[in-house]
Amino acid sequence: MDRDTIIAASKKHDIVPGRVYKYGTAGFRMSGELLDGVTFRVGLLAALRSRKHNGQAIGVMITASHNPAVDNGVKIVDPMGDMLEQEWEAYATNLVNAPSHDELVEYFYKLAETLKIDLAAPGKVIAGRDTRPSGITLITALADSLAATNTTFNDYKILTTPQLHYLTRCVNTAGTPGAYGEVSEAGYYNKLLEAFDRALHGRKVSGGLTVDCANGVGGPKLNELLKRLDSQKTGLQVKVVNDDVLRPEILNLDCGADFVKTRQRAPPNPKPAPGDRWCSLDGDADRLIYYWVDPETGFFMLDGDRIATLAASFIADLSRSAGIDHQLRIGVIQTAYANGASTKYVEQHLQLPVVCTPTGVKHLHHAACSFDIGVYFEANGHGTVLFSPTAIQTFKTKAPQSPGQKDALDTLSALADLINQTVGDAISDMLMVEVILAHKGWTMKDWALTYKDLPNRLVRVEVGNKDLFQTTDAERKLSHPVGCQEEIDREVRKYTNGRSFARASGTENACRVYAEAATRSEADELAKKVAVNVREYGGH
Ligand code: 16G
Ligand code: MG
Repeated sequence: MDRDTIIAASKKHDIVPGRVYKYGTAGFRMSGELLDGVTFRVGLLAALRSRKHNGQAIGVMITASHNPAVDNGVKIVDPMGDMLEQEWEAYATNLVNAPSHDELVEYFYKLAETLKIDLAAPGKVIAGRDTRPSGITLITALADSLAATNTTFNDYKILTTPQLHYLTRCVNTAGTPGAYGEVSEAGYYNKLLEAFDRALHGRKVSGGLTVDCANGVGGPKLNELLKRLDSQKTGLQVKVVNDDVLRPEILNLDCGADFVKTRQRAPPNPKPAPGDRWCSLDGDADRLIYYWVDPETGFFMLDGDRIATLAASFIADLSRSAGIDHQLRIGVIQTAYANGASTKYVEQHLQLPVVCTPTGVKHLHHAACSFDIGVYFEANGHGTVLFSPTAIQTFKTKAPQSPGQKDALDTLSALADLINQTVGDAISDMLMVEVILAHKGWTMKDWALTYKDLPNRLVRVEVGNKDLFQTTDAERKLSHPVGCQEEIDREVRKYTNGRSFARASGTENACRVYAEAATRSEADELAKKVAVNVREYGGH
């Protein structure tokens, strides 16, 4: 590689000048038309990152998840399948904002020098994209920057985000004792289904399940999985809906996990029949929300908080049955958006510790790593369960004292294979939920009855300058603007079980206000009052 080659390639993929780009919680995300140069430059960073990690493969995912179809995004996956290390987010931002091709290459070489990266060493990048049409041209931009930097490039084409995370880890662990799985899409399905079968341990799923795939990449991928599923043996009868990826404009339109969670209702089309079990994935299949429409009481949603509490209660029970509950620390990681009732359920009923982190998967993931078994979910349905090497070792080596103990240890072992260890994965999480319900012999209603959600309201508030809003205490309190938090506290004190907080969105130019209270009308009223307060402090 040399400067001239990189400059010549860069000239074919310019950034749109006059804009400021930022590597945020979900990488770079905006209108697909603006991302050609951004993606080229992300390729340069991936080329550096791979060499920094002795040539291990770095993943690049092209997706804008639940955003409208015209948007797209690009983010980097680290060698073990987790999100890009935070320090490097700043390098990504700087590279992408370099005003000229010369300055871009200047910064590229400067980064290599300060980070002691040997550019002559081999580098490797793998990529995937969702079903958005703009992804095709963005992959070309990526391929050009990898060619210009002599980086081996493997394009896996259309994938869900969690599949790309899975493949990245598989590539880098292949042939080692920690091999994560076969390096192929088929390997992903086989690993999940084998573990699903093992986790069921002869039990059967009861009741059909309709899966709304947001007209995104989850549709074709779930269909691939189902082709290989033995529905007779496992009892899992899935009906896939909203899996049309041939009309890109309907992606995430009035369907999908984000629609269901934010509108708090089922997709209008097709309409769920009363009593049927449903779940929705988002546009890149890393979020999952369950629900049903009750003939008497109407729509009922089981969101990320519910999935977390279900998983935590099951895993805690299993570890007690296996006689390893004193050896392994189990914890639940939530954000401030978790319903207060779920937090109380975990702490008081399940007797497990809860850690609250700022919004964004990387924060939750990181906190989950400090437990032997860390259950993390955002209320929006993104999450997973992380098993430490010690936990996995314990499941495999502990000598069972009874058939019950053996069953519990085998099930825990199977869960560690079934649940995606790299990132939240809607398809893997769905199979996990089905396993747990089958073991417990629970209907959706039984699951819903574990605790009662506090009524809550989330509002988006337009402000003059969202950067004025700075938080502490895992986003539960505002440190700035000075005085704003006191006003919020004053309002909250007026309500039974009242809780409210405000934070600047990481993905939009706005603030978000969350409020919960003992009744629907009180939660609405509290949210409204706090929103007015935030608007005033926000310079509107
Ligand atoms: C991003 C985050 C998601 C978070 C959301 C919050 C990742 C991969 N995604 O989509 O976890 O819930 O942002 O959005 O970290 P907000 O900052 O606009 O409220
Ligand atoms: Mg997503």
